[in-house]
Amino acid sequence: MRTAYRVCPFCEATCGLAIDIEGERILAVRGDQKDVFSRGFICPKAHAVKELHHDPDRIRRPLRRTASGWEEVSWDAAFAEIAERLTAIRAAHGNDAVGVAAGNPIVVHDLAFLYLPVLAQALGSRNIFNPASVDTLPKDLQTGLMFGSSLPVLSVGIADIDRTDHLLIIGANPVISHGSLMTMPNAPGRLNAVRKRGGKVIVIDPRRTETAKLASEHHFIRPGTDGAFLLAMIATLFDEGLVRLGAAAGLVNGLDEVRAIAHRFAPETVAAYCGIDAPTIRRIAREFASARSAACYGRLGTCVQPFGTLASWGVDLLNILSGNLDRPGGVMFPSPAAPYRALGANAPFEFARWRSRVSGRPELGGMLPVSTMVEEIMTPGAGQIRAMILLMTNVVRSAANSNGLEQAFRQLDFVVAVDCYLNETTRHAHLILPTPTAAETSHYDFGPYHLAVRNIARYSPAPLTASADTLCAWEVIARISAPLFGMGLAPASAVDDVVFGQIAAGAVQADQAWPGLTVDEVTRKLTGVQGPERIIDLLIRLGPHGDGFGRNPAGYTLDSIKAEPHGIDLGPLEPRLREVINTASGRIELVPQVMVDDLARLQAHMASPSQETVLIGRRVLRASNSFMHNLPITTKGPDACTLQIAPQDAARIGVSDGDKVLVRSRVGEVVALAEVTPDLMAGVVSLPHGYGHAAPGTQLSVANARPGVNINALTDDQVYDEASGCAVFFGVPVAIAAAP
Ligand SMILES: Nc1nc2c(c(=O)[nH]1)N[C@H]1C(S)=C(S)[C@@H](COP(=O)(O)OP(=O)(O)OC[C@H]3O[C@@H](n4cnc5c(=O)[nH]c(N)nc54)[C@H](O)[C@@H]3O)O[C@H]1N2
Ligand SMILES: Nc1nc2c(c(=O)[nH]1)N[C@H]1C(S)=C(S)[C@@H](COP(=O)(O)OP(=O)(O)OC[C@H]3O[C@@H](n4cnc5c(=O)[nH]c(N)nc54)[C@H](O)[C@@H]3O)O[C@H]1N2
Ligand code: SF4
Ligand SMILES: [Mo]
Repeated sequence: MRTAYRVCPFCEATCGLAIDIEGERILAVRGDQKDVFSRGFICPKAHAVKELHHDPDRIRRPLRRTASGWEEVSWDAAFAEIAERLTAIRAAHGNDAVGVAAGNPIVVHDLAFLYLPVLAQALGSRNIFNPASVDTLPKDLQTGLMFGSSLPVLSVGIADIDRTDHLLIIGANPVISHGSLMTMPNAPGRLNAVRKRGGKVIVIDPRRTETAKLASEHHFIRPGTDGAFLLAMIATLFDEGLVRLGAAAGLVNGLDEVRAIAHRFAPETVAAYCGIDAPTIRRIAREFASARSAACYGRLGTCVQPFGTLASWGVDLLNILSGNLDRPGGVMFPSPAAPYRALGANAPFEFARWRSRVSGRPELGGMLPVSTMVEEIMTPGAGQIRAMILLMTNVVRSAANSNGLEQAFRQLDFVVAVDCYLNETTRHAHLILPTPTAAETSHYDFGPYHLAVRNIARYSPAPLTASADTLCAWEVIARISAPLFGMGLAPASAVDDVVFGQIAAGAVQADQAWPGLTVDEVTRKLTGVQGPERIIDLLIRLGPHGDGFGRNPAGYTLDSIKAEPHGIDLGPLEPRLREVINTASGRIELVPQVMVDDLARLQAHMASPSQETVLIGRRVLRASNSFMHNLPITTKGPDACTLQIAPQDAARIGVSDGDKVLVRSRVGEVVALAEVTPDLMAGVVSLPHGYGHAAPGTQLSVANARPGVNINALTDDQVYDEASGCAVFFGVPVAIAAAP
C-alpha cells in the first residue's frame, strides 16, 4: 500500500487529499494533514475521487452512436469522423454553425481550461459557452467595467476572511458550497474563526442556510432585490458621513454620481421591496462601515438572479466606499504564482464585441450567455448552431429550460461530447470521448489560486498511471482543434507546440519584470515538458514569485513547486490595488454606463414588484452539480431533492411535509415532494439542481434509481439579467399547488 497526495478536483476549495492506494485500486481518501492550506480538512465529496474512478458506469473508451446502439471506436477513427463532420458543417454553414459548451469540471480540471481558447480560436465561432457564461457573467461584467481586467473572473477582489472583523455574506452558502470565487479550504472553520476572535458574520439570504446558522445574524431578503438593498446601505454611508476610500483614495472616478444614485435608494424607499426594515438596513451599514475591517462577499445569489449585474456592483461599491478595498481584513487581490496576467498584462476589458444572433445578448470574454443556446439552435437562418462540442457539461440538465434544450439537442446535426458518462446530455451525442479521472491526472490549480484567501502554490502528480490508450482532456481538445486549424490529423503535441509558441511570444512581449527575455530563451529553457504543464511552468517563472528564467535564482519554477508535495504557502494577501487597475483612465470606474442604464429596470421593478411565488436553487453537501449523483456517497441520508416551502405557503396551498406539490412556470412543470420549513422566506420555494435523471438511453444505474426532479424544467431561458444576459436560476416566477 502507498499514499499519494493530490489536490481535490471537485470544487474551488483545493483541499489536499491523502489517497491510499493498493496496486491500481484506491482504498481510501483522507484529508492531507500536511497540506499547507487545508490542513487535513475535506468534505464528503472528496470520496468521489475513489468512487468516480471505480464507477462501473463510467465510460473508459471512445463510443460512437450507431443505429443499433453504442459501439467502441478507436481514437483515430473518432478524430477522423469529427474532422470530417465539423469541417463539412463549417464549410456548408459558416463558423458560427459549430458551438462549444464547457462545463464546471473544466474549471477544476483546469489544465484543460487552458486549451478552451485554443478550440475557440480554431473554430472562429461566436457561439462559445463556458461555465462563467452560466454562473459568473454579472460578476465578470461588473469587475471588467470597474477595474478593466481582460480576464475579470481571475481578478475579482477576495474577502480576507482570516483577518476580517466583519463579514457580510450576501447570496452565498459556503458551508455547503465551500466557496466560489473565494478559494478557502475549510469554509466552516474559517467562518467560525471570525466569530471566535470577536468578529461578526451577517448573512443575507432568502433561505436560513447552513451558513446563516453559523452566523451572528441572518436576514431574509426577497430574491432579486439585493441591488436595491446594497444601494440603500451605500445611501446610509453617504447620509451618515461614513464614506471612506482608504487605499482607493485618488483612484476612483464617479463618486458624486454614486452619491446621486444611492440617494434614490434610501433604506426607507427599498425596505418593503427587499423585506428588510429600514432601521436594520441602516444599522447593518453603520456596523459594516465602523468595523476595524469588513468585507462583503456575494456569489451565486448576487449573479444568477434578475438584477445580477447591479447586485454584483453593489457588493464592490460597498467594499470600496467603506475603505475596505485592498486592506488586510477587507477585500484584497491574490498574487498567484502562475498569474494569467503574464499572458498579456495590459489587454483591455472588452464586452459586447458581438451580440447573439437571435436576441442580441452580449458577448463577454469571447463567450455568449448560455441563456441563448436554445434559441440559437432552434432559430433557422445564417449562423444557426448545427453542431456542438461539449466539454464536460450536462448542459441539458444544468442550463435553464431543459425541455427546450432536449428539443434543441435532438435536432443538431452533430454532437461530440468529451465526457465520462452516458447521461441526459451525452445521450444526444454522436461520439463520446472519455478522459481520465482525477486519480490518473496531475494537477495545478491555475484558476482557484487567483481567487484564494492566501497565496498558495501546489502541484499534484497523478496518483495512478493512466491506462495505455487514454488521452488527457487537453490532448483531446488539441486533436479536435487540429483539422480546424488546417493541421489535418496532427498529434496533440504538434498543436501544443503551435499554441505554446503563441503564448510564449505574447508573454515575453507583455513581460516587464525580467529584462532581456526572448522567446528563444524561454522555449529552450522549458524543453522537455509538453502540454499545460509547460504553460504553467512559463507563467510561474515569469510570475511575481518566479525565477525569471535564472534572473532570480531564489524564485520558483514548476520543478521547485513539485518538490513540495503538500504545497507552498506564499503568505497572506498583500496590498496591490495599483497593479490590478487596468482601465483606460487608470482609476476604478465607480459608475459604468451599463449600471446607469440598468437602474431604470430595477426602479421599474421596485415600482410594481410581482406578487408571484419565486423559485430559488439549493446546493447539497454530497454532490457537485449533476455528475456525482451516480456515486454511492450521494445516496447516504434522506432524499435531498425536496421542494422546500415556508409553513405559511404550505398552509395556503394545503400541503404538509411529504405531500406532492405541482410547480409550474412558463416553460414547464414538475411534481416535487414538499419539505415544510421555517428556514425559507414566505413566497419563496427552493429545489436543488442537477436532478431529473432516469432519462431513456442513459447509463447511470445509481442516479437513475433516485432520479429526483429537474429544477431546470422550470427555469426559463427568456428570464435573464439584461445587462449581462446571465440566465436566472434564482427568482423564477412559478405557480404552486397541491398536486392532484
Ligand atoms: N437551477 C439551477 N441550475 C444550475 C445551477 C443552480 O444553482 N440552479 N448552478 C449552475 C452552475 S453554478 C453550474 S457551474 C452548472 C454546472 O453544470 P455542468 O457544468 O453541466 O456540471 P455537471 O452537471 O456536474 O456536469 C458535468 C459533466 O462533466 C462530466 N464529468 C465529470 N467529471 C468528469 C471527468 O473527470 N472527466 C470527464 N471527461 N467528464 C467528467 C459529467 O459526466 C457531466 O456530464 O450548473 C448550473 N445549473
Ligand atoms: N456541495 C456542493 N458544492 C458546490 C457545488 C455543488 O453543486 N454542491 N457547486 C459548485 C459551483 S458550480 C458553484 S458556482 C458554487 C456556488 O457557490 P455558492 O454561491 O456559495 O452556492 P449556492 O448554494 O448556490 O449559494 C447561493 C445562495 O444564494 C441564495 N439566494 C438565492 N437567491 C438569492 C437572492 O436573490 N439574493 C440573495 N441574497 N441570496 C439568494 C441561495 O439561497 C443560496 O443560499 O458552489 C460550488 N460548490
Ligand atoms: S471542499 Fe471541495 S476541494 Fe475540499 S474536499 Fe470538498 S469538494 Fe474537495
Ligand atoms: Mo458554478
